[in-house]
Formats: sequence, C-alpha cells, structure tokens
Amino acid sequence: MAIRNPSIECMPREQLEKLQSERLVAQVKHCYDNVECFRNRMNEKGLTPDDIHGIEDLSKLPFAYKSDLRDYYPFGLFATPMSEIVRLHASSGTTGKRIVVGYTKDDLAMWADCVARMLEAVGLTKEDIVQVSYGYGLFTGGLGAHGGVEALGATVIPMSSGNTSLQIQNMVDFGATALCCTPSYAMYLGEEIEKLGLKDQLGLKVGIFGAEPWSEDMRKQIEDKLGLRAYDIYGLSEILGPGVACECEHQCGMHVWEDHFIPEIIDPDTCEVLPAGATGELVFTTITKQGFPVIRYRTRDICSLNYEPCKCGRTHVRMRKPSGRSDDMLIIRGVNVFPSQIEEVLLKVSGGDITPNYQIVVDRVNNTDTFDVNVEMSDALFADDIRSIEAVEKRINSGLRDMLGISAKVHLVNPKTIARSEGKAKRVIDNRKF
Ligand code: DLL
Repeated sequence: MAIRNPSIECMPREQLEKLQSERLVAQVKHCYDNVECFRNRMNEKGLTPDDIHGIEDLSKLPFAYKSDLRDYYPFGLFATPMSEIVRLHASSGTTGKRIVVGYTKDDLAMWADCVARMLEAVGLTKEDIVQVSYGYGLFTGGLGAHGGVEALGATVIPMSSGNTSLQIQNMVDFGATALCCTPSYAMYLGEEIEKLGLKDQLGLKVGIFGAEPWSEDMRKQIEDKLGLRAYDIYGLSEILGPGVACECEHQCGMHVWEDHFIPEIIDPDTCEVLPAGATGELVFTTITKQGFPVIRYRTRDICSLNYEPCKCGRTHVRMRKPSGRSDDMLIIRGVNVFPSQIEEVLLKVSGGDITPNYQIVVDRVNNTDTFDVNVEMSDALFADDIRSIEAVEKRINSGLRDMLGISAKVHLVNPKTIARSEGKAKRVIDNRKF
C-alpha cells in the first residue's frame, strides 16, 4: 500500500524525536504567549518556556483538562485572534455547555493531511469514491473525514448520518468503494443491505470506522455484512477530530501521527508517566496546531502504546484500541454523553415532580445502542393521573434531546424503586460488550 509521505511517516525515531523537540519548544512558547490558562499554570509551577528544551521536559508541563474548555468557554483557549480561526466544531462537555474548538487554515490543512495519510495507508487512491456517513456539522466526524478524502483527491459523497435508504441507494448507484461512519452505523447499514439483498451490488472494499469503542468480533461481522475490510480510526475534538491515529493495512494498532501529536500514558490516579507498553490514560500534546493548541491534554481514554517497528515501515507509535475511560463518559450511538448532563436536565425539569434518583441503562440491541433513563417520580406525581406522568416524561425527553442531540426512552418509575447504594450511587448500567 502507498505511503503518502514516507520521509515523515517512516522517519527514523531519533530524527522524529528531534523534530518533536523543536516543535514542542515552539508550541509551548505559542501557548505561553497567547493562552492565559496555560501561562497561569506554567507560572504556578515556576516554569517559563525557557525551561522547555525538548521532549525530555514534557513531563514538567502542566496537564490540560476537559473542564478547561468549559471554564474558558467558548474561545478562551484559542491561541490566535478570531480573524485567523476559519472553522469551529463542538462536542459534549460535562454540563449543558458544549466544548468548542477552533481551527486556522493551516490547522485544517494539517487535519486533512492526517486523514489522507490513513486513506492511503488502507489502499485508497484518487480513483476511489468515498461515502462519508459520519454526521456533518458541529461533530468533527463528517467534515474531518471529508477534508481527508478531498486532500487525497478521491471523490467524496458527503452523505452525513441518517436517511439509511438513501445511503444505500447512493452507495450502490454511485459505486462507493469506501465507507466512513461509526461502527454501529456500519452494522446497521449492513443489516439493512442484507434485508434488501443488495450486498452483491455493493462495490465497497474499505471501511473506516471510529468515534466509539468496537470489538474485534464486531469488525468481523461488519466485514462480512458489507464485504469490505474494516479499519479503526481514532481521534477527539480537543486534539483534532478523526485522524489523530489510524490503522494501517496490518491492523495491529493505530499509528499516532507523532509529527503533530505526542502521546504519553499516565497512571490516572497518580499522574505518573508510565513506561512504554504499560496500560493507562492517554495524554496528548499537539505540537503544530495554531488555533487551539493543547499541552498534555488528559483524554481519559485507557490504552497502551507500542513503539516496536510496524511491518508497514512506518515508525510512528501505535496505540491499542481504547479499552475504556477513566471518567464516566458514555458514547451512545456515537454521541458523547456524561451522566452530569442528564442530571442537569432532570434538575431543570424537576418542579417537585421527580426525585433525584435516576439510572441510565445502555445496551446494544440489533447492533444499535439503546438508551433508557429511569427516574423516580415524587409521591405527589405518583398520586396524580397518568396524563400528568406522561407529560413529565415528555418534558424530560425533549430536555435530553435538546442537551444531547439523541433521544432516550424515559421511564418514570414508582417512588423508592431504584436500588439505593451504600456507597456511590450506581447511575449507569452499561450492558454493552466491546
Ligand atoms: O469521536 C472524533 C472521531 C470522529 C474519531 C470520527 C473517529 C471517527 P469526539 O466526539 O470528541 O471526537 O469523541 C472523542 O471518542 O476520546 C474516545 O473516547 C472515543 N473514540 C474516538 N475514536 C475511537 C475509536 C470523535 N476508534 C472520544 N475507538 C474519544 C474507541 C474512540 N473510542
């Protein structure tokens, strides 16, 4: 398979680390000069950019957190004037306010190149027709993948998510050779295609799936249903969007594009940097981003890094599929959901009709995530008529849809029926297997 930029992707590690060091020094200075939050944290540690000489000093730097994006909402962490920011994206925060990220023109070009590297690594060329079925809009998936396809020079079908029958029709009629979407949507598409008996009419050879955890077993099922090879792509809005790391043809971990992002693995409790190969929380430092650079961002994703050479010839480290998170974020139908967001909606709706006891139940039925929210009603509501109860359910439902962009099944249950716990309340029951 072709390598888009061999001098970078296969750069000897010593040279790569030298490049990272130079870029890190410049990035730290850029952040210190332009981002108040970072400057304050450096000052608190008694550090200035002059103390950072290269990647050996990375662990001296302060961490950045998702809560910083809330505290400096919307643009307080941007490192360039707004006149340089050409695109905004947003993702769920832990509260009602979304987290907002911004990109300069150069940031968008770098992003597109990162995605294009992957497309080439899995065998796509400008002859391919790529259907992008990640959501377009504030979510980074759609436009992120889109930019990569255009940078490669292949043909993009900008489908966005939903409208499954049109998805299938276009896939067949336009001769799509590659599909980009969440793995759960790929499964759903596969099932619908099976039902319609259209598998023979598909020209798909490659699928690029990510944005949520998925298992090897799911990979096999998708490959079988859609008749393609399925590859994993990882990313997060705070660092870039899709394309921070991607699998190559060998499917043995995702190469992190280390000329742009430095990964570390830390112990989430002690914050100590762990040795190569250990499992812990993934932390990223961007080293070329201009609009919204971040130093030592705690992703909360749990995984490990493999520095051994890859058969493909790329020298960039491979991250294992994330195996979980060190916070309580759930990904439901590709959307990031925090229990605290649900609590916020319940508090707003409350009005004496419900109690603070609730439970979120997530499962996967027919390869689609189910999302149920059980809430105990108050004694007063319990004594009321069924119509009042339904009205409260509806209010909670629309509050959740507004907050999260996906709908949940809300069930008001009788007072004192949700199990009480002696320690931390068990708010989430996730029955899915990844
Ligand atoms: O999900 C970006 C993306 C879009 C990646 C399309 C891949 C494809 P966020 O909405 O900010 O960004 O969510 C980021 O999703 O911290 C992980 O917990 C999870 N995640 C992303 N990719 C994978 C993956 C996009 N391949 C959060 N496997 C991350 C497991 C993933 N989890």
